[in-house]
Amino acid sequence: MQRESQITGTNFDFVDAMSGEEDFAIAFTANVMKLHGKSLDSASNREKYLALADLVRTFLSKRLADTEAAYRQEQKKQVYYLSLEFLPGRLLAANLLNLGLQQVCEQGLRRLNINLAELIDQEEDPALGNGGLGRLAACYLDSMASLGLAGHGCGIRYRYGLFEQRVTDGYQREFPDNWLKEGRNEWEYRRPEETMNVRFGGRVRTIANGKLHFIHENYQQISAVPYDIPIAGYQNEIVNTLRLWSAEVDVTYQACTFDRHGKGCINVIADKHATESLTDTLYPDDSVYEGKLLRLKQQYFLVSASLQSILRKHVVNKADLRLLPEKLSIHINDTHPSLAVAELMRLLLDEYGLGWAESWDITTRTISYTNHTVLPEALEKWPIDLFQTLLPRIYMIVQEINERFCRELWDMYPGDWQKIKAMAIIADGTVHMAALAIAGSHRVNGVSAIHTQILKQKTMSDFYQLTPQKFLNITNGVTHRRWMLLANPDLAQLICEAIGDRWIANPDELQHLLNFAHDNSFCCAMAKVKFANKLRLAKYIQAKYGIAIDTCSLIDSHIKRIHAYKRQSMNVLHIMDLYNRILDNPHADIVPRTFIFAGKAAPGYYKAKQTIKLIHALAEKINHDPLVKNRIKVVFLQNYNVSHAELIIPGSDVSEQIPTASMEACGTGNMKFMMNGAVTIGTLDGANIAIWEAVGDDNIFTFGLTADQVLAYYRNGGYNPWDIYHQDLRVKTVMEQLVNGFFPYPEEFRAHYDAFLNQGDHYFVLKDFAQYVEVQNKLANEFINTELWQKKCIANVAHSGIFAGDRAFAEYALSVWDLAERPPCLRQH
Ligand code: NBX
Repeated sequence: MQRESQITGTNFDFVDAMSGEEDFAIAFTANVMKLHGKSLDSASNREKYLALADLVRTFLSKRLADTEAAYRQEQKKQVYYLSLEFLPGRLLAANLLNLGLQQVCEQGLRRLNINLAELIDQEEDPALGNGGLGRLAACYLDSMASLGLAGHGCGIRYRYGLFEQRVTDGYQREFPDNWLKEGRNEWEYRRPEETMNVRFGGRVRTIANGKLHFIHENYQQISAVPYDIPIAGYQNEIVNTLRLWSAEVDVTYQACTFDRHGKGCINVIADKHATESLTDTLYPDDSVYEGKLLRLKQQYFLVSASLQSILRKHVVNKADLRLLPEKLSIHINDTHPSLAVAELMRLLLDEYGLGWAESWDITTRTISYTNHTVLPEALEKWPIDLFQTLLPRIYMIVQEINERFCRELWDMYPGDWQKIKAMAIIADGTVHMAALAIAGSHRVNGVSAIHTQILKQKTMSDFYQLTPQKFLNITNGVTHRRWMLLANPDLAQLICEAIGDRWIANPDELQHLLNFAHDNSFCCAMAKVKFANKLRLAKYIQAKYGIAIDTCSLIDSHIKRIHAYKRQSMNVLHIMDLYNRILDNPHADIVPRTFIFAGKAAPGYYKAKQTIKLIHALAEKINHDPLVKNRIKVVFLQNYNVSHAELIIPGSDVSEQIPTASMEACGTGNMKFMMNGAVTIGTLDGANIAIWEAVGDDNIFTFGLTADQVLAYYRNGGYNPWDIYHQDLRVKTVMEQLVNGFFPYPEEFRAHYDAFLNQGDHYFVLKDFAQYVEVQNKLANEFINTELWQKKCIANVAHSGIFAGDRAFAEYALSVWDLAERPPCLRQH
């Protein structure tokens, strides 16, 4: 009991009337009856889950209202984090932890013979994001609330989240993610009274009477209804909000039969559905910009609804608009919400009557922008026609911003048309959203040191030269509360026993674990925790896929979106090579290994989908070959989501982070694995470099070309992969196996073969292969030295404090949003 309270904390004010587990059990039973009209005995687990979530929501409600009132009274500076994606993960367990209710709830339910874990499992995992970018946004909401910062998320309430992935015969199939089956989400508050109207299309009439007036006419107006999801800080009474906007049409007052268009009710309702489809689905691509009208519509919908409501609140509180940058910050998560620059200008100019210079000053001092990618195919550029037709007034404003910006550039670089064109916001018939975001922000940050360096020296070098003071690096961070306390409670417990619980508030204190690296009993306890987590994962895999994995084997996990640059295919080639060693010599001394893959491929990305097929084809061969004698297993976990990550990460020994150097802006999975004591095998890219610097050579396995080398190859036209094919027999063998009938589908992997050999191996898989195999061998040999391995695990956990989201967000608070208070975790620095 004593042990548990160290993590969960019992020091909470358990709503006034309740005082402990017995009260909790009574309240819960009553809530099942109230919500479902059923006794506990006849309620399903889903119904019990809903009743529990509803009960927890009552705690959140009070704190939400109190927090809002306190912010208003203190006139605290607000931060609005605009993102097209949020991947919050399941919320029940997180809310229990953050409200300090974990223990009382667990014990209260136990009295009723209910297992809390089974109810937690009933929650949908909202998939309102593609990957790292959306998950990062959610980690930061947690950190902001936990640091006591008034920071809120603004996003879209997609009716269907990222598709559900099912694999049949090794092929990915996509199904709608119907996460709102019951019509609503149990955590949200619908707030129709705060509906905003967003206008699309039409035309703009300009009237000059002393001053120019812009009359927007014949537009289509869509209502944006907000749904607020409460975000609780860690045991600090703070509850912020994630506001998700939904497109809705209220048909109550639309006449059906005799309206002036002569439409019947069927048409009115059909129109309603067509309009509401705006927020139906999340675009499932995480790396390629899709120039679809609907996507631009979603972006403007989010931005316009959010900014209107933010400004309205500001003005209602009788605050001066000129003080906007002092009172609030608007942060844009990648360029997706970068229309915020033009929309804020529109509101200040057209709705609030300010002049251009003043509006521009306010806008640029209020907005800041994080870049998450340097991949050219991901950079958003909208064709002028499409942009202008959908957003005529916004286009006029962007034109004016562009003209003024280009004039400035002309003064700086007279006659240098090439440079001016490269930096212009409108060029080559398109609107460049990154240029708009940079011009309209006072801060632009990259997400790891190397990524920021590439932004400054290459991707955004012209902008950096123009305004170096705007640019800074803030290396990403992840919430250690979810990724340690929730996902790995046994490890969290063990750490508390060793070094106390101050690391929960201040993750830097994890460093004290280094004192235990030579403590046998601590090392044993760590190994036991890892083993239990491996067992939990193995049970899941057995139950779901009927594959038995060896819990003593080295569990090596590669879990993330499937993409050529993330190089799942290189991992596959290494496994093929390991297998070939067994085929050559069935008695080869192979360290037993389990390779786990999970991740979704964008539905239109053929090669990524074929990588999934390749993984399955390999699994099919290896898992059933008696020669292998179970020394290698390959498992693909379907429909990867936050909950799966919470299961896989604590149960893994090795974390695969092997992108082509220079391409992974940061990575955040790498940090989560590290916190859970997994050792990284990785290229020198993104945050892998920071992990390497933190843990030192002995506690990470690095290999491969550096970013500088990769970029130098690109400048010089690449390299010839056939040279490697001819020099390295292992490469030749695995390449041929892709197309020679080794797999029962000789032509199936031709695209991979061609990409590797005939199209120049753009991602340097063959170039890095030899080094990758070498460190894989080294790693396996070190794994079997359990004492040595434990030290590596401990070093990884001990040095992971700098990757906590609290550190990252405190840096934003200080260097980007200029928040007056210094967040606690930065006070000592
Ligand atoms: O953002 C990811 C990067 O690839 C990671 O390196 C980084 O750690 C993470 C957080 O900074 N980017 C990412 O996840 N992008 C998307 O999900 C995305 C979604 C839609 C889209 C483009 C990119 N149109």
